Amino acid sequence: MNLTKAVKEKYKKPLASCTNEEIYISLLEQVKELAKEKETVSASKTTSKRKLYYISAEFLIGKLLSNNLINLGLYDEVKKELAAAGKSLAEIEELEPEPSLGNGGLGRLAACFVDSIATLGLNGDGVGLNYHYGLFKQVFDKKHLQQETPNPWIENESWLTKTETSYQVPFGGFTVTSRLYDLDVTGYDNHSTRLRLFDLESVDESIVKDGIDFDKTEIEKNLTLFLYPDDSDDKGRLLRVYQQYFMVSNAAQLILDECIARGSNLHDLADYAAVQINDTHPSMVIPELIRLLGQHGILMDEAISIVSKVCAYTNHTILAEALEKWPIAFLNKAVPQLMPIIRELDNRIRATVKDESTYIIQNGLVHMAHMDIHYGYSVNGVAYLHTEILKNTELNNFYKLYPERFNNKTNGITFRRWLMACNPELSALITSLIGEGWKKDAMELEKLGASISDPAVLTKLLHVKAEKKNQLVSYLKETQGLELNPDSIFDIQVKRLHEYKRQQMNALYVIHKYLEIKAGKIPKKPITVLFGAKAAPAYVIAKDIIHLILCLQELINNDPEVSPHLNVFMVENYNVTLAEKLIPACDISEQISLASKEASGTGNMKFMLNGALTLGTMDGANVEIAEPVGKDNIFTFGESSETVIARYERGDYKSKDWYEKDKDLKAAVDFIVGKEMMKIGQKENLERLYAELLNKDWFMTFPDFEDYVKTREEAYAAYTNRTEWAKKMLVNISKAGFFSSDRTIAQYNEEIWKLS
Ligand code: 26Y
Repeated sequence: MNLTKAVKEKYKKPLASCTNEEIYISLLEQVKELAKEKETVSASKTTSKRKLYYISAEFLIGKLLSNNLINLGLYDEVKKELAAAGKSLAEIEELEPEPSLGNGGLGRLAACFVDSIATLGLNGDGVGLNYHYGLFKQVFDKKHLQQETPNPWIENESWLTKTETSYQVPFGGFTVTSRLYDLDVTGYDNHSTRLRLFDLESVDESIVKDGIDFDKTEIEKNLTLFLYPDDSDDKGRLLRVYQQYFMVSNAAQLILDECIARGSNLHDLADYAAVQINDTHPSMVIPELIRLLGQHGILMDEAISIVSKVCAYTNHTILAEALEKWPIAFLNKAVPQLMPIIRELDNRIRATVKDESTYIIQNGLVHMAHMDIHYGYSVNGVAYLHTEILKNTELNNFYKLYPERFNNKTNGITFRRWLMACNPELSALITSLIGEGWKKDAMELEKLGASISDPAVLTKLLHVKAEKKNQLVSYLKETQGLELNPDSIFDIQVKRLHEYKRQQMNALYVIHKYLEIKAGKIPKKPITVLFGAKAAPAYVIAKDIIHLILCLQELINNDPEVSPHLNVFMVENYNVTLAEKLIPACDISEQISLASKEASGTGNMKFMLNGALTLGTMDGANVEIAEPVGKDNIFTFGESSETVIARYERGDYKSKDWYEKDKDLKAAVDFIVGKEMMKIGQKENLERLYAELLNKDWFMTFPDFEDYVKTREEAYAAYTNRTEWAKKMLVNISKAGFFSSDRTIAQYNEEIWKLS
């Protein structure tokens, strides 16, 4: 690419005289063109007849400029060209809005997967929705409460390309017209693929009122405005059904069109298409494909058999509230054309399967996951432990019916974004030690093990970490006005706010530490505890936990006795962009979910790859991190998933018993409603949270508290031996190769999609 020439043609002036905005637009255009070229090359190279459609309600792609430049091999060259003209690529990157097309793990995973599909040159696209505002932008107000504001991200010039493709999507009583937008996804050094995002032909952004409030009943205008609007009421829930059907009807029409164009007679659809259903949000694609095949003259028996060879389902959670069950009345209203098909699917199960718990329709509710499992050919969990729990408890009744359908695909992350792009310093150090091979074969990181006793390497590793911490300090100072101490331990928990992830337990530790310091027990090394998390707008207790953390931030950072030793910050509006700054700067990665509840986690992998040590429970993929790094290189604590599951089964957990037994715990819990906090915070929020912990504590923070405190102290003590700590960092990086999404996607392809 020749940027100087491009801006000369476009703006008739030299690069040095262009504004950052002008350069950004030029870069966008140039990169889009190059990605298009790659895509044409990829398409002609692709040999597989079968094509994958990864359907997902979320693709949390993050900013694309740097990532695309890296994948196209242009990053260094462009950076130099800009620097020569006195321009900073980092400043230009800041101008790019972050598309917020996802909530958290599931959406980010889908984005990593599309990157790996492109990199491995697989014949596959991502299919989803083009939400105009995506997830809300989080703002903290003066009262230390989360507020939500809209986050418009689509500008006149964007990565989206409007296509010629448009479909009619029929709903009960009306039909809407869709429009497909494509977004090119460059793979590393090789191929490229597309994210296909459907939108309403005409969305009305003007109906967004106060904050993120809007009229949820004007479906024809609002369908693609927001990512899963508030589902605390029926109107919001119904709108989600409309959104989901809009997504899968478009996807199904696209799939059939493309397959026919490539030579399918539809009877052989399974030779042409594989559909991965990313959690239950796209599950209606099963009845919709059957319906459309019917319109092409294929009878029910055969249509069902075809679709059952095309669709595969991924489960991302065992939390009951996320396993979608739609009232029949909702489906009858929104998508009446699907209900007879869903009934037929259910009747066939009723005729052949005895176990009533597996039926699709029960008590007036349609169980989406049940439909996926009966009528898909594969069911996978996202980490070893998670899949075992699905097989042995949550979905045991289905496992007994179809043991051959169940399989595990441990999640992964793309090392292009989560190491090369966000941590070029560490990438360069790695390359200087083991060459470039790891960029395409992540398992080569194992070679770093040879440097474990090399003091020069360990020193360099610590230098890189210090540099990334300094960069984070400047960034948070400039963008959020936070004052971090770069010479402290960075202990970080960033992820969606949910009680099972137990940010509240981390906050209780902070209180405990505060009380210790107040009592004169000074930590050997200053500690900075960082949080980042959005709470779902209607999730009351989650918002109370944010309130607690923000109050602690106010109290502790302004206490001259304590703040030299302990600081607490909650970054505002945690998103992919912030993750890319926080993760490389982290020393201790908090992965403290209640064992059995976090299906996998993927943040844990990103932190490990960037040389942070995990402080975590034996949950999700933590189990698979602990195994290869060994017990000396991870800090694990807490009850096992078996103990937790058994306690839930007995139903005899009483948080108050634990509270009475442990005086440190009691002091920390009482502090929530003590006079210091009441001065800063809102009585209502703090009292509600206190009561919740004392009377319920559904995610069992109290039984793990003592071990958590003890283990966290061990981690802080270990940190003071810098050489030993650097060795632990190196082991973590060297064992991270398994968690590359290239490995995950290769396994999906070999065991589920079988594209070639
Ligand atoms: C529709 C609604 C209720 C809903 C919206 C979003 C339900 C679930 C979700 C998102 C779930 C999610 O992000 N799950 C996470 O998926 C990651 C990728 O597999 C896992 O690593 C993580 O443990 C899991 O919580």
